[in-house]
Amino acid sequence: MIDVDKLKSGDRRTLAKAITLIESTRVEDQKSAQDLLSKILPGNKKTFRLGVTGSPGVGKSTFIEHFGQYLISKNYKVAVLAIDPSSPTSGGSILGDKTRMEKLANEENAFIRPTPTSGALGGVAQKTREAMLLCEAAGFDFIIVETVGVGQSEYEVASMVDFFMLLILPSGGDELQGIKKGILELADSIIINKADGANLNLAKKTQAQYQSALQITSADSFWKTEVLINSSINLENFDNLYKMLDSYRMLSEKNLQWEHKRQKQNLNWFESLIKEIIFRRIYSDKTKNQLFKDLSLKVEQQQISPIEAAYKIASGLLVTSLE
Ligand SMILES: Nc1nc2c(ncn2[C@@H]2O[C@H](COP(=O)(O)OP(=O)(O)OP(=O)(O)O)[C@@H](O)[C@H]2O)c(=O)[nH]1
Ligand SMILES: [Mg+2]
Repeated sequence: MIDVDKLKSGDRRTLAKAITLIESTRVEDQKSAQDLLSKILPGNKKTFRLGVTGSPGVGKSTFIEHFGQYLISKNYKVAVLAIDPSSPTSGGSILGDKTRMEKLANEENAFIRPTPTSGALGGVAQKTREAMLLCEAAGFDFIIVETVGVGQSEYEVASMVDFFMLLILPSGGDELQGIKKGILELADSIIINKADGANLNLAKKTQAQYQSALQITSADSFWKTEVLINSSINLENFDNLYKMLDSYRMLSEKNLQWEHKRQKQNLNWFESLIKEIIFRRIYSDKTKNQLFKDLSLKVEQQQISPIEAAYKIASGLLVTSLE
């Protein structure tokens, strides 16, 4: 059992235990986890959820290690949730040199936790979403989610944070780097990282390139994707980065978008869970799964209309749920 008062008082061991509980796949644990999550609602609206993505080696963890300490010096309590798609069952053991956050990890006002990504309901980053709520309940008010720019996890992270940041490397090429276009559109900010030493000028050039490219593509909104440079070695740009996050918050609150975005994210989460629960029911039942496959084939070959096939599956599900 998790002591909710202890969790709310900010006890990090209780927080760690609570996250282990929500990550557990045992049925009893899942029930307790749902109970726990209900108890901590409605959550703290004052927190800042920052997603950080980028290719392997771009410097995400090093950035978070230093920017996290910078935030702590500004009196924030910082939680870092690192999604590592390569280690589905890490469960807290990959800390240390792999996450490159040793100093931050030793701070009293920091909490760092890698989250596993395997087969959770609601997508690879589902547990991260729940862990984030627990961190907020424990009084952490700056939540940073690190995800490597591979697969689906970055889309999922973008859908659970207030601000989504893409780190890229300085590059001399005329073309924009091979970044998935969807990600570029999701990014609230693009950071040209490792802007130090011999790379500084190149970084500024890359910044200018992206600034002009984004001028054409950015949609009308209260916020325009901001392109900044950063180095986690000389740490000179952190004030600019912080100012950017602060003004994003101010502008989105002024435009009533801060709360609206979170509400929309919650509803999308709810809807995707419903879809997934239904599909799980289909996949986990031999007969239903066979029916689904048969109907898929018939739909493909235009022997049955998709709508009729969908009703056949849906009505089958209703009958089972009443049994
Ligand atoms: N010059 C320079 N090197 C950096 C900077 N930030 C990180 N590095 C180096 O880049 C390498 C990768 O850094 P990480 O922080 O582990 O990168 P990451 O994006 O977290 O990598 P993955 O988690 O493996 O995806 C390390 O050797 C860092 O020392 C920087 O601002 N400037
Ligand atoms: Mg990393």
